[in-house]
Amino acid sequence: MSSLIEVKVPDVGNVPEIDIVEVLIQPGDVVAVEQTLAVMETDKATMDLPSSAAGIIKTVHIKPGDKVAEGTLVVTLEVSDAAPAAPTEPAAAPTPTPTESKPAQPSVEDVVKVEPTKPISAPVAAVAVSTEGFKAHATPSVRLYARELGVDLGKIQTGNGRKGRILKSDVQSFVKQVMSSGATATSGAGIPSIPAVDFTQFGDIEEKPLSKIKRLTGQNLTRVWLNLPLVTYHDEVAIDEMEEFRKSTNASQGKDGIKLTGLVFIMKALVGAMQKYPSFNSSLSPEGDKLYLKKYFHLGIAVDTPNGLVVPVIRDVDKKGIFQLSTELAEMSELARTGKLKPSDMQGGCMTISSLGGIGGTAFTPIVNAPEVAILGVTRAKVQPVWNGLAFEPKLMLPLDITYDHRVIDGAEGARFMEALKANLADIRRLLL
Ligand code: CAO
Repeated sequence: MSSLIEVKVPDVGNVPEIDIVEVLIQPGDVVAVEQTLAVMETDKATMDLPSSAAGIIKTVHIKPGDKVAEGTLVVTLEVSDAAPAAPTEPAAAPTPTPTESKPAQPSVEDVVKVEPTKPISAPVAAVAVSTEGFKAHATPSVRLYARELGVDLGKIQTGNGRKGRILKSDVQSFVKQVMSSGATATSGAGIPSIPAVDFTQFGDIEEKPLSKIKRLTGQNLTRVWLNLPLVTYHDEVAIDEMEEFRKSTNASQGKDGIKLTGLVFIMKALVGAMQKYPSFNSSLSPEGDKLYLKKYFHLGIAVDTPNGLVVPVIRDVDKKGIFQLSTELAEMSELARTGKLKPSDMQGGCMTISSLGGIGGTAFTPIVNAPEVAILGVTRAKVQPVWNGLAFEPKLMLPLDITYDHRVIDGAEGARFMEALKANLADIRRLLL
C-alpha cells in the first residue's frame, strides 16, 4: 500500500523569496529522506531543498527560475505505507550554528549542494579547503563558484560569514576589487583580455545569452587551455575490415536490431590501448607530483546537444560487448539531447572521445577534459588511394587525433599509443586478445 504526500519548502529563516536555480529530480525518480530535490539561491547563499520523506516522485511542482517561499509545494511523493511514517510537514529547516563547542549545524548560508558522487546524507556543512597552505572556509557551492571565476579563495582569506566563512558575496566583492584595481587590462596569468566592442556601430545585432552548459563548458575549456601544455598528434588508419564486419552485423540484425556505428569499435580499441599504456588512464595530482593510475575504464563521449556540448560517461567499457555499448551510447545520447542527464552520468570518465565523424572533417585538435590526461578526436572516414608497394589500393581511412597533457605523456609515448590504437582498429580480432 502506498499514499501520496506533499513536500514543501521548509522554514528558511526570514527570507521572503528564494530562486530555484536547479531541479535535480523528475517524475518517476526514487528519492531518499534528505535527498536534495532542488537547489535554491538567495543573494547570500545557495541551499539544498531536501526531501522530507523517501518515495517515488509523482509530480514536480517547481522549475528553475521559480520564486518560492516557506510552504511552497515542491513535489508530490508516493510513499510506501510500510515504511516508517513519513512526515507530511516540511523537512527540518536549516538552523544557525548554536555554539562553538557543539558540532556546527548548517545555517542558511552553510547549507550546500550535496555533491552527486557522495552518498546522499543530510546537508553538508562547510568544509575547509587548503589553498597554498591557507585554510579557506567556504561551502562547496562557494568553492565551485570561486573556481568557475578563477578566484583563489586563499586570497580572500576571511569572509563575512559565520566564523569568517567566505560567502558568495565575498567572492563577488573580491572580483569587483580586482577588476577596479587596474587589473582589467589582463586576465588569468597576465594575459591581455579581449576588449569590449560596440558592434552596433557596424550594423544591427541581436544579443543572445549563452546557455548555462555553454558558459560552464567555456570556463572549463579556458581553464584547461591555460593550465595544461597540450600536444595533438594526428594519424589515420584503414578500417575496411572493421567496416565490413560492422555493415554485415547491422544487416544481419535486421531493421529493428541494434545499429552499430564505428564509435563502439573505437571505444573498445581505445580501451585496449589504454590497458597497454596505463599513463593514458591516469590523472595528475593538482601539485603535479604524482599520477593516479585508474584500474577502471570509463569513457566520456562528447555529445552535441541543442544547448551545447555535454560528456556522458559510459562505464566499464572493458567489460562490455559492442551491442551493450551501442545500446548505452544510444541511451546516453538521447538523455544528453533531451537535457535529462544526471550529474553522476557525467562523472568518473578516464578519457574522452570527441567524434565528429557523423558530420565531416579531416582533423581537429580537441581539448583534454581535465583531470583526464588525453582525449581522442575522430573525423570522417573516407576512401583514399593507399600505396601497397605495388599499386594504389582504395582504403577506407579513419582520421584520428590524440591530444594529451605533455606533463604526463611524452611525444614518443603518444605516438606508441596511437600505433596501438590503430593496430586494434585495423584488425579488430585483436580486441579479443
Ligand atoms: N566516418 C564516417 N562516418 C561516420 C563516422 C566516421 N568517423 N562516424 C559516424 N559516422 C556515420 C555513422 O555511421 C552514421 O551513419 P548512418 O547515418 O549512415 O548510419 C552517421 O555518421 C551518424 O552517426 P552519429 O553521429 O549519429 O553516431 P556516432 O555513434 O558516430 O556518434 C555521438 C554518436 C553522440 C558521438 C554523435 O552523434 C555526436 O554528438 N557527435 C558530436 C560530438 C561533438 O560535438 N564533438 C565536438 C566536441 S569539441 O571538442
